[in-house]
Amino acid sequence: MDIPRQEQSLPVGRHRDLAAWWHARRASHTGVALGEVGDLYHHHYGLGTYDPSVLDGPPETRDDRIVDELHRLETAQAMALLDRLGDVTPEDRLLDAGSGRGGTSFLAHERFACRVDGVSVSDHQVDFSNNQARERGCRGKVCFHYRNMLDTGFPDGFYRAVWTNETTMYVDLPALFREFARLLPLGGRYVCVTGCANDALGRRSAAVSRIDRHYICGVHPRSDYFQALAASGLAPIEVVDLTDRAVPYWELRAQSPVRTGIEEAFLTAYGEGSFQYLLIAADRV
Ligand code: GPP
Ligand code: MG
Repeated sequence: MDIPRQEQSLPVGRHRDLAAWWHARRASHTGVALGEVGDLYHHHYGLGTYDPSVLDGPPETRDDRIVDELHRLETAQAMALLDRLGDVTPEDRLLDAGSGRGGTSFLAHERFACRVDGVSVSDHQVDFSNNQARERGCRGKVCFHYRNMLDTGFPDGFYRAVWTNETTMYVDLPALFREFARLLPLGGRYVCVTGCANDALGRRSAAVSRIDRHYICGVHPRSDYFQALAASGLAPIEVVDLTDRAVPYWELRAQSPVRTGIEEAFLTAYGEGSFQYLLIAADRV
């Protein structure tokens, strides 16, 4: 289908130094082992415990080993999201809403061998990830579009599943879930991984406000997710609090050469319970 480019209409975070760092490092360290996952670019956080030996050993390789370990945890996070997409066949079609530089989309295509579309309001990210698709030999199967996830322009019921990997804090949830409900057929699956404010504790904490300022985003309260899902006919089938599994990534990142200064806010917010890292899988009903 012919896919027109859309004008940028979402607020997006500033271009991040870390992304540039990853790019430069990956481009200039071609001899560095990238692990079994290949050359993937993530704009989300990691999950699981890290190998503490990366903090020891030869100082000249320590930074590279820490960075590779962070990257491994980020890939594990994307895998946990894909685990919840349900039964996806090669004939199905998936949507990555806020696709960044394509990391999760490529992992999805590798796992399910199906067509994957990604949408982003960063034309730089769209160009970057389409080039990646070309290099990876899957340009016809994994396609990135300069489109707004609130108004994708794709047909009704077009996707077997849709996901957002840490992108919902940039948009209005009721509008987003209305669009996803339109894109999914009955029984279609939506999977969300997100950081949210724990409104069971009342007011937003200073640490969560700091995260908002750092990323130029608006972290939503937990209850907003469930209200907006219900309002759009998206019924949760699984809700997982991943907070405990998110903490080690931040502990390692705080000691890494790619720390950005926001690590302490995440560790404080998770530690005091004011911020939670959630996975929500919901079906279109
Ligand atoms: C990546 O941040 C994550 C986001 C941009 C989403 C914001 C998520 C929240 C829960 C607030 P990063 O610091 O790892 O930077 P980069 O995008 O460069 O990897
Ligand atoms: Mg990152």
